[in-house]
Amino acid sequence: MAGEPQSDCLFCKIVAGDIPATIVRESATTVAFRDINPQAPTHVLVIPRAHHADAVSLATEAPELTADLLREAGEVAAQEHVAAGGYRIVLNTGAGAGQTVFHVHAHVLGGRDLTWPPG
Ligand code: D5M
Repeated sequence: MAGEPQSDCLFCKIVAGDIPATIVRESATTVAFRDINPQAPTHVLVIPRAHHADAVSLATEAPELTADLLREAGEVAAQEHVAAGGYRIVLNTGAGAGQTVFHVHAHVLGGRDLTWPPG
């Protein structure tokens, strides 16, 4: 069922504390932790505690959590002192776009010049 923990999901395991992560921020509905393979000086992933596969699934199944996710991404940027210089929130959606973990996660990237278009 939408939102239920999935036993084979890496990020559900991080939410449960079964896999370690460097958590930088938590809210009632979200967890933010450092990406294991950082692509910028600040590279934090923000996820809902509930399991939803991707951003569009989240917006359809639990729209209020979509707002939580984006607000927390902004809070992470402020906490990491990258908000003023500009930062990027990335929601890779689908394997063809590079999504490898199918528990929605917002990448918060900052602390360097970010080029456009992304690769
Ligand atoms: O992004 C998935 C991201 O998840 C990718 O940038 C690596 C990161 N990742 C994978 N495993 C871990 C653990 N265990 N801790 C922290 N970060 C992790 P995607 O958009 O799906 O390509």
